[in-house]
Amino acid sequence: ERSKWPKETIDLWNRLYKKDAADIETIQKSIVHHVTTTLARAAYNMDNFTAYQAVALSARDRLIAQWNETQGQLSKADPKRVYYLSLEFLLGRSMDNALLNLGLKDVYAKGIGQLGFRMEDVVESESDAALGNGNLGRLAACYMDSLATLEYPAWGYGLRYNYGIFQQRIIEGYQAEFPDYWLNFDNPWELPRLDISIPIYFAGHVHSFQDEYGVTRHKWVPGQSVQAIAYDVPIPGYDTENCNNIRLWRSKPTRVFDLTSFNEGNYEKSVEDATQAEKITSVLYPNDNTMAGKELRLKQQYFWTAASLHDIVRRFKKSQRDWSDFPEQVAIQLNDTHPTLAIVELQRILVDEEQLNWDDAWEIVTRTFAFTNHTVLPEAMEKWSVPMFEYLLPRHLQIVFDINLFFLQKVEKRFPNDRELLKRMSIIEEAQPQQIRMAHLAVVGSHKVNGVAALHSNLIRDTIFKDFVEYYGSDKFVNVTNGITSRRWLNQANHKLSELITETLGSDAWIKDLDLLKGLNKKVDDKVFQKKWMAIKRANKVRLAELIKERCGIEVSPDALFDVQVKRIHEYKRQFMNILAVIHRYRTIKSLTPAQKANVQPRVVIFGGKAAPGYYVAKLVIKLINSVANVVNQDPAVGDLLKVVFIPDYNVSLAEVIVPASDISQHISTAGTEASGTSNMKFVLNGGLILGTMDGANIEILEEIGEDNIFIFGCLAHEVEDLRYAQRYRGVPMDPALQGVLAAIEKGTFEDPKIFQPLISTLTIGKDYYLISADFASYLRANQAVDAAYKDQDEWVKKSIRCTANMGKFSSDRSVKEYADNIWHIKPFKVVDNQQID
Ligand code: 475
Repeated sequence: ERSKWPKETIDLWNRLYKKDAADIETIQKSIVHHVTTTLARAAYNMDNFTAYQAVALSARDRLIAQWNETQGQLSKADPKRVYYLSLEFLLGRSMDNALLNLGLKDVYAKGIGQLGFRMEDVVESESDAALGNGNLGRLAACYMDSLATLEYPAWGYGLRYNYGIFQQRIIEGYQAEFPDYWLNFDNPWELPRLDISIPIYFAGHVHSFQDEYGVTRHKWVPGQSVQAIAYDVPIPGYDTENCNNIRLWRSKPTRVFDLTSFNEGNYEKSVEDATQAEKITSVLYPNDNTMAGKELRLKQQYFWTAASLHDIVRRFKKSQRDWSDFPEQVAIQLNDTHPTLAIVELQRILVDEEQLNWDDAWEIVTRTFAFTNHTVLPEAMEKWSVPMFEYLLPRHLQIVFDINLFFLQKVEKRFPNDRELLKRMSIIEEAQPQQIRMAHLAVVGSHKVNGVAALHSNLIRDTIFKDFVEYYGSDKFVNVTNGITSRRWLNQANHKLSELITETLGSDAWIKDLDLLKGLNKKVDDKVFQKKWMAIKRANKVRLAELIKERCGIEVSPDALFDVQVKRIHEYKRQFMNILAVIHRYRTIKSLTPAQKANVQPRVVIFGGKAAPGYYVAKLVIKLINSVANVVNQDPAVGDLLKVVFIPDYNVSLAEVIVPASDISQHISTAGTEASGTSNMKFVLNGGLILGTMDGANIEILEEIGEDNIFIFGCLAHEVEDLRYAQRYRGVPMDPALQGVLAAIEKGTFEDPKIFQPLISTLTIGKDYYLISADFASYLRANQAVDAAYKDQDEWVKKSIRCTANMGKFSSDRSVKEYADNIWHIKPFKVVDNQQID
């Protein structure tokens, strides 16, 4: 018992309880210590990877100390916290960021340099933590960085998948998927908390009974149980002592997993069930913006939300507060509908276990949760079949039906005799079998619902949640435009540019206050500054050209215009339109005389991105890109005027190389389909211009940087419906340039045309859902405008500087502050350096 310790013991602790000094020798000692003890290596048999491990372990020691201090001080003060529930955290590499945020990047680089290793090589040895598909997961990672930097008391909760997003290889032009067993080597960025183990139940039945007051109560009698084991990932803030936590759960068998098989004495079945238990957190579902509907996915969602809520409730209970204080202490943010079961689970805990009455419980629940919607695509809307749900979560199903019943009764009272309205708003869709609409449940169980960019937030108010806006009023539906962290996406990824900015602004305060970049506007016409600016862009392009040479075997000239489209492959993102326009460009170049060719702006078109393994059409797009690349890159009539590159296995650390090297990046989704996009922000922040549609955050980027610094084309969101209708029923002819391109494919210019038939048929009149034909002419014109603008390098550099200078709004610090002020109502809590125990 600490309170009974004699003074000498406490003094001894306090003397020893000091942070390690940050001088180079202390750092080197700790690196060597980890080499020789933790890693059991010696100087003569070390490679870059060992050096990485040792530096990581040494940085980890410091992180853990900060983490401990933060959590200790937070436990004592017990302020309101936010819990960010996300099935995906796409963290990428951690070491560089950890050293930056600890403020020790330079001294570690020097320290490891003197020990015979180059920091760049050491950094490169780390593999990505890829526990996410795309933007949604990367957004969660940026938000965790900002939450810690702004000193908000925040925890992330997610799953510790054994396999992250698959590794992509290109074999004969096709995508092939390979498992990403990222835990092959110990992961130094996690702390296993084997002592924190929470039982999670599934299946079984519900026992209903009368309690001592004659009230009917329900008790879930589960049929299976597994354990959730906690793994903590420290998230240090930049330039602060605060270090937050992401808690990831891993599933493990309980001693007795399936109670039935055990009771039947069926040993083999019991072992099989134990294996099933481990399977829950084995793999990240590789779907982005689509819903797979698999039972295991539902199990993942419940396992994760139940474990997280158990943890949150346990922490709340320590304070001995009244339940009605719960929303004053706890804010829970639902990152899309994936964690919506948390709403039901909290209601179950309050009603079944804590014996609160339904209405009081529901009041607490709805004041606690808020929900972020990330997509309007119908195929991404989560729905669970009632029979499957009932088998896994029988008590939760009853609660869902009760939530729905009470909700619809209120709707009926407000808008009597409108059966169609009730049907539309119901949490239960009347289908065969019935389906639970998770988005409706999330809206009903939350006090705020937000979209992720202005256009998107308006769209959800006008479409998928229209009835709910009428019922609840519009205050419940808000916008929080996404943001990105300037630490990773400018300071780390583009270190040279970052240094130039700091030198120019006279301080590095912009790293924490991105609006300060506005100061660069004064330098737009400064020739010396312009030259430095372009030299850095060129160096970044040289670095990318080397990577392309190494990974794809293709030589590209850093003097060409680098045109990049890297993101998940999806029909709505229209990589197909991009490659079709590349074919058009190729055909045009081939038709030119040598004199005309001299005027062509050379271009390197770079693609990257993964397709969901079961998404046939998206995978064909990858094949088409590679087939076109094969022909174009080898055509002597084209030479350096056009190169096409598909970089395999696009991930966060590749993005860190690609983003700073782009002149133009493409964000060309059909208007109204891309909720926000965040890579658009990363490119512009790094002085790359956008070629894009009036969609997602492109619109707000335009507003910030001005229309002269962005290339916009295509139809507007409100025109889409009419265009689709016209195409389907009025037989609008296909764009003639597009017809020419398709004819070239069908002629066999790029391999056997039969391969691409299913892809081409998505465009046949009346079916071109993503309006490639309708936008094609304006897309080609916009591409010409890009070429012309790039030729005028004197003007281009000004545009590039203006881009970076006016991107302050898109800092994730701004987004997080909006969430904190308007949705979570939490305040920063500053951790004090090196507290003494008392
Ligand atoms: C948007 N994923 C981007 C980003 O806000 C936006 C949905 C259901 C099932 C599986 N995955 C999903 C998404 O909806 C998703 O990734 N949405 C993305 O969220 C962050 O920037 O425009 O497409």
